[in-house]
Amino acid sequence: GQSTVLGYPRIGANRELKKAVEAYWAGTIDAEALADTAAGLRAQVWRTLRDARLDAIPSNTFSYYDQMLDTAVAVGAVPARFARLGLSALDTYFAMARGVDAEPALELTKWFDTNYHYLVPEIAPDTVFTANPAKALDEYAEARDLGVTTRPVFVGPATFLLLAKGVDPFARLDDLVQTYARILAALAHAGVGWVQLDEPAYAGDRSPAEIDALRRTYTRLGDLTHRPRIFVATYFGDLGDALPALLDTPVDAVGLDLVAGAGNLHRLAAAGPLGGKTIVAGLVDGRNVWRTDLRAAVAAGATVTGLADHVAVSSSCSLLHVPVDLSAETHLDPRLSERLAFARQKVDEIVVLGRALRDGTTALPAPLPATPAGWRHDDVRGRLAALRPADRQRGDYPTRAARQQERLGLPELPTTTIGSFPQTAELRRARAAHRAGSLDDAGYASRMRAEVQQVVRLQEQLGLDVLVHGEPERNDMVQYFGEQLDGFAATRHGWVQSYGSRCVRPPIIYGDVSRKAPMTVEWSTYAQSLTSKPVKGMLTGPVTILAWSFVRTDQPLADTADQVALALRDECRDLESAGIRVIQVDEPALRETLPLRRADQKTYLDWAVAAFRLATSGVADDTQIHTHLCYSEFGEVIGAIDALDADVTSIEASRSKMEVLDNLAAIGYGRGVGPGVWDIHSPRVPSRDEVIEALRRAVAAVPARRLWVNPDCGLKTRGYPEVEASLRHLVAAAAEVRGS
Ligand code: THG
Ligand code: ZN
Repeated sequence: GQSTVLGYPRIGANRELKKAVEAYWAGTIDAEALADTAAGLRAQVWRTLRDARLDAIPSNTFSYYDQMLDTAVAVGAVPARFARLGLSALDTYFAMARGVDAEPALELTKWFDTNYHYLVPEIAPDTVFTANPAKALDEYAEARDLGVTTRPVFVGPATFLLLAKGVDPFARLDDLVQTYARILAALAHAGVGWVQLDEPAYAGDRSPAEIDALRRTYTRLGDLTHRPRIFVATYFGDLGDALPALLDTPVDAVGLDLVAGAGNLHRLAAAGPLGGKTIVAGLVDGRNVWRTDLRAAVAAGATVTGLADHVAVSSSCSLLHVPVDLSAETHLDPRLSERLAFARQKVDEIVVLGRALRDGTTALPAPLPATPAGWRHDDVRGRLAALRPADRQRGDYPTRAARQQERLGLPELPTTTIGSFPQTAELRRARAAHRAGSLDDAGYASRMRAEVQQVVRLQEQLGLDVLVHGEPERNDMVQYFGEQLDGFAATRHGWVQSYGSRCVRPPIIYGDVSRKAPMTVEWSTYAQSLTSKPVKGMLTGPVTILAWSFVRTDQPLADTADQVALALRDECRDLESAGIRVIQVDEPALRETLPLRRADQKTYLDWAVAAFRLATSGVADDTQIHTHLCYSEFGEVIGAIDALDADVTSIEASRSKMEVLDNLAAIGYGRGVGPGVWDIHSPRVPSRDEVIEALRRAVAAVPARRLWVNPDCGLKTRGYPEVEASLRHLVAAAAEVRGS
């Protein structure tokens, strides 16, 4: 077998790309310096892959921002509103990614069920597709000059349009395929031997018509006489009926995710003759950080070899979703690091697997020693085993609501915020200095307390009803908890691109989860000591903690979620005992981890809801539980949101003009709701009248006694002047609507 990867991290081992791109945006380096850094990063990746002796190496996986955006540019899908700005190609590209004063950016959304975000192409009925293969050709030539033959990668035409927005973009497929044909011709002309077209959209539920369109697309492209060999890569799950359809076309290779899509192997076995196609077996997990069980992978690979004449080994998806290099993590417990593989290590695994499948003789590394006994916590396991349905059930809502109102004494239309306040440069510096050791614990704590004090004072001045401490001590809402929980490991350099220049450092859950000590109580109670208004405790929910961590694969996710939930349950109780009357448990990732296939969704939602309820149902009736979700298109999760049984749910709503309230009403949601009345993604400060208008729309849909007034989340990313002005308008608007 040959060996390859579907893609490799492009941010650099030390986030060099982030730094260069942000410096370019800030105007401190020019386009040429940015291009130099980018070329250096690409060269590094190609050399790394070549030196690892990978047989087939991808190119065009580099991106200044996002591969969907790159593909949009490659097919000429630059919306007129950006084209007419008259900027350079690079600045037009960044305008689409980030917006400019006059034009908001393309919409940013989740890449399937990952924590990566792509830019949504806007396809208008009059979009004229044109072939712009320059970037791919330049990268191909750049690699060739380094002595590396590469395979340019693009998002495939079907997935591109299925993820685009506009008036029925998918109807433009045949048209778009013409443009891909031109791109393929240009590649062939430049001597490109193989091209990779990614079609992950077919790992989700697709209609027969959409599957037919896939067949038609690759029959057309396969039938071209002037083209490179075509490798259609799929990933993130089972292809179902799309697999036989794809195998029916004259493409040269088909990639299957055999980690997330175990069913692909059965489908492959059931398919007819493969007509000389290469099957690219995605045997090494591109989404998690555990070392591959090479013996099991060889066995699966051997099954594929029995079905296809040509087999290659690859990552299950692009390695974009894992950190770059484990060798940078010198501080990790060696018993943990010997179990891990980041992108660089996964390449080695793939090479070993390719050899093992080819000659059958390669000695595989010794299997891992047994899991350290200390990673198992029998007390946690005992608690889980003893759980009963009553442990996930609060008292009835009307009683809770009455007790809470008695204790909180809130006005109608109470005002609050979602949690974080602006993180000033000074604050970030203090956190960095503390991490580096130049600011001691006492100095750090007093700096953070001063910040909390300021934030509380500001909220009192503004007249908000339920206050927050502002979360100055938190870097990231998951990392912060990961650093404090047992069973979690934090990396120092394990950055993964989340969107554009933004990266996250997901913690690794390696053992049973337990809470060493209270995690947030000190901050919340300090804030509460400064005011007689209720201060909200702020926690991240179990589902979101799992979604934004690397999870263990040796037990069901539901069990890990319950372990995290128990730790949060204890935290809720401690907050409550310390006098905190309102606790918000955020679940912004509830929706993104929804399985791609409808058939798998119920099981997921059942355990996700159960874990949230386990975390939040240990408190008394008169403690008010809030949750926050970062979106408003609930779709298939709306029932689950109701089932969370939170007393108050805050959601994004301003962009959907409060329509989401009608959706909630339609399913009979009858508890508190806080639709965001300030669209935080817009740089504008909303006027008092605008907020009044939004509130009047909300009051029309939800009785005022159940309605809360809050902005969307994300104050953290704005500056104090706009936050103050917006909150002032929000409080004034609530007062006005209350009185009318
Ligand atoms: N935390 C985690 N995952 C997330 C979010 C989060 N996924 C979805 C969404 N929120 C993604 N959004 C962001 C927003 C900002 C940043 C990253 C993801 C960000 N990162 C800093 C950077 O790249 O400079 C690094 C932060 C740090 O120092 O830890 O700004 O909130 N896990
Ligand atoms: Zn949010």
